[in-house]
Amino acid sequence: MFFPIRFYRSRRQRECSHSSRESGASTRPVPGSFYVPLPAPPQIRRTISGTPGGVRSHSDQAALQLSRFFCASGRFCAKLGHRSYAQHFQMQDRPNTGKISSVSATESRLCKEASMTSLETAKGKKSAANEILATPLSADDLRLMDAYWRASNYLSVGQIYLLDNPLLREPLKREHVKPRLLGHWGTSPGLNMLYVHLNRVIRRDDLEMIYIIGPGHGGPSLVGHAYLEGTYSEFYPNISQDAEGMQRLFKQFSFPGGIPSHVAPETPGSIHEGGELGYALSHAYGAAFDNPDLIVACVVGDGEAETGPLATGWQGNKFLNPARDGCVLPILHLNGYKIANPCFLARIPEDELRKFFEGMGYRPYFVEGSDPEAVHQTLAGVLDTAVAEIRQIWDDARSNGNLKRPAWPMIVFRTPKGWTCPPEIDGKKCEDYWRSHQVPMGEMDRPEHIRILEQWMKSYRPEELFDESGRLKSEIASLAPSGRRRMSDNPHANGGLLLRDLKMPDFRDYAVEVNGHGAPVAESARMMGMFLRDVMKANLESRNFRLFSPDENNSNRWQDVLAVTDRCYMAEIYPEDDHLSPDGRVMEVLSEHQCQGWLEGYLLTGRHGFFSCYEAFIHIIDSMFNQHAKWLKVCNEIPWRRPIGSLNYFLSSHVWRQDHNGFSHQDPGFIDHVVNKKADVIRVYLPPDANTLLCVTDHCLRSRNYVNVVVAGKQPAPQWLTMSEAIRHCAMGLSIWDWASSDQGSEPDVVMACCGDVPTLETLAAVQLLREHLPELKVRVVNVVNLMKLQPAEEHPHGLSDRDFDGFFTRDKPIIFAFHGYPWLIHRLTYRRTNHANLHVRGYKEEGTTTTPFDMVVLNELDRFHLVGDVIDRLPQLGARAAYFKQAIQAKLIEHRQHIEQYGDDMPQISGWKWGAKSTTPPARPRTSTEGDNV
Ligand SMILES: Cc1ncc(C[n+]2csc(CCOP(=O)(O)OP(=O)(O)O)c2C)c(N)n1
Repeated sequence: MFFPIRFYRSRRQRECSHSSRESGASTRPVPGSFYVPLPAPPQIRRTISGTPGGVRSHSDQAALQLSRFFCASGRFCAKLGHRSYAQHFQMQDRPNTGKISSVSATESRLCKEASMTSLETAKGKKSAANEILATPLSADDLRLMDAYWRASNYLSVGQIYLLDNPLLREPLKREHVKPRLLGHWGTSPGLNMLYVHLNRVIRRDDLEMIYIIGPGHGGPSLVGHAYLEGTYSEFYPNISQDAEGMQRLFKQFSFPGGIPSHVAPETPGSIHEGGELGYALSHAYGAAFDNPDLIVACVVGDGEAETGPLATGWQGNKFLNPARDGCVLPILHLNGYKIANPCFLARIPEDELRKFFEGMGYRPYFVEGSDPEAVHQTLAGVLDTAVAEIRQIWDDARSNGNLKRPAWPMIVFRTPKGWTCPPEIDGKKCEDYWRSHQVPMGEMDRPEHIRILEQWMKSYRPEELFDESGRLKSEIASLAPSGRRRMSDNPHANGGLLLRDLKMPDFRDYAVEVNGHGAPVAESARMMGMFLRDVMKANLESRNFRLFSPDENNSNRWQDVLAVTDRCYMAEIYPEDDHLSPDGRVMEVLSEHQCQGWLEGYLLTGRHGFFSCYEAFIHIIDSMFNQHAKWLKVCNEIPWRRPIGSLNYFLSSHVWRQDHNGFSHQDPGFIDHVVNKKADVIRVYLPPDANTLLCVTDHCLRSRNYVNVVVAGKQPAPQWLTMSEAIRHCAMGLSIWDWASSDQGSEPDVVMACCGDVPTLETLAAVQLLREHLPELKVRVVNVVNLMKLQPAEEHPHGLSDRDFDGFFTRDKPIIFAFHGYPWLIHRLTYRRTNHANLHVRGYKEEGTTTTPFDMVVLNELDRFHLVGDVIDRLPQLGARAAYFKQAIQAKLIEHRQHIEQYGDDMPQISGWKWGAKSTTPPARPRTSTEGDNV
């Protein structure tokens, strides 16, 4: 039986170096040198799984294995033609033998019964995958992989520092160095090492793999690899694979007219900017869903791991079905520091860290060290194991039908921050410290800094890496996968390449029959749910459509979808559970971050989806929306980035009908936030009824590269437009509702504009009052379904021309605008219009509580009575005639207050109001309570 071996030097080494530092022992690096002397020979221990903490003396077998690692002096000398590590890696100017302060620690445990993977329990045997070879790399592999790593490190430093002299073929001078040094070095060498090793397994096993790096500030790393793989030059021929191209590659980085310092849409192979930390795992899981052959290698920064969204990101494994989905291989990059602080995950005992990941259902493997050679070997062994486990898990689910939630492998990669940069600069610790986070060394006017930079870059021995022309030598380049297997060219990272249209049922088949404007009552959101049910059904086979919601799918009235699919769930399912299964396509998790991140990952890899959320709580992902909108904006400027499915939000349970929950749930401000973004990518729709909502939904699902925000209610409400009227209205974006207007053939006295379902209802009720009490008044009703129509045509592609705007809203008549959201947004969108001075907007003024639906609009002065009052106030020609009317509406508001305080519900004449019915007709009493929300 094979007992995994653990090389257990690093902690002890750290302890040694701490204590020696305290005692003033001479382990401090020599200033200007890059390597720290080895303070003590390694101690080797072997752990046996199932005996936590169990440490035994090592067996002959283990000793045999280890003898391949360590020469008699205790120095690492694995299989390099019997050369010592020092000989192999010693750099020209290094005064000492190399940093061997900590060697890898590989954790390979045979899992305990409790956490055994399903495949092992099913087959009743130990997985061969648990065996980690101590030296999986041949000497040649090791030499070449290390060379590749050095090349990528060289390019990372070069991008940050160099303007010219890219191959250092002449002595480095001040003018070769950029005047402004921007970028992040600290994370790059670790990312580079991982990339080289992922390439190895991709090539060996012909894997479909993409690479998501949480610390997207490691842009130099991914740009460098895309360049080394040739993809960069394919997309950007000017950046050729020669000395000239390398100079351009270096210059363009963080340079005006060039590329950003982060992984960005411009970076081939990326679907994750990573500038805003926290979303790596959610994106990774979103990408893995419905991509059965895809492995998403996902690096999580140990700083990033402190964020809230990332903390929940780990839980994606409760939703990943190994039979139909791919896999996420999380790699925690434990480089110890953030910008200026240590990361706590790097400062807790390893056992605690392991339990943390085990507790989340993973099987963690630890790779640890600062000696490149040892880390190469350990990482290779661990990756071999992880890939084998992933394939076994897939196989077990797909061939044996085992859908028990497996313990997916993950890797803890503990290497020094800024690895291989000068350990100290100007007497201050740099490598393996937070100072290496961005640009480790500035003040390049100082000649000694030029010398240090030159030494540092030459320590990668560029002359061994690049040929005469400046191209990566072919034997090193041959390590990269080819064609679409290159992570920088994998089509999953340019999802539009894989995008297929959804099969769409005809939305008109779901129309509410409107046999009189306002006559039928329906729940718009429920009608949308029925349509989505059939969209889901039509695309079940294509496996390219999912719905996402933070536990609000049913509350937002999409429950009909559950007739054709379940909610996805890989955790335990009880018999009494409602529509839960590993195969479900409704993704419900109570984390808006997770829903958003999953959906983004799903879209970015070429699929479709819709996110349903309570309007107030969508703010939780404001910033994620920002990042996605920025991504889309830039993608629109990059020809090779193919359009992807739009990010669709359905915001229901909105501000006006939060009767259950009150003030905390009342916030329509997301749209204010959304309209800040580039007009090219954002669309905001406020359908007033079910038929317009159906039409808008169809449009959103067919659109590309937008963020579509759709706001509509879920409560029973009057239905205004027939389907053909709805289609016409949506196509125009806003239109005059002639059936509600009385200005045909003449100039209107007043324009009653409305946007949003509740404001539309109140406007029509106000118009009816006006028609009854002031019949001579010419009233025009304009409804806005597409909010962006209000912006000038020069500012938004949907915007109305000034001429058309004036046509709808007149040049000089009062406009009373009832708006769903904060009123100032309408002013913001229209401030340049001719008639802006006459525009009076009513909307949500941050007045709310748990009260009746009508009282909500009264509190915010958006109700029919206030709207009528606004008309009277703005039409002086009504004179004294209107005084009685105004007094009557004030009396109504008093009556309303008295009524709700006595009965706890709205007056029947309000809640039962119908368009076209005389106010004297006794209304039917409709359901106004929302107790049905949870069904
Ligand atoms: C949400 C968010 N907060 C703050 C920052 C600023 N920031 C940039 S890098 C960084 C530290 C990241 O540390 P880590 O994730 O460990 O990455 P690495 O050490 O590998 O660079 C911080 C705080 C950010 N980019 N995103």
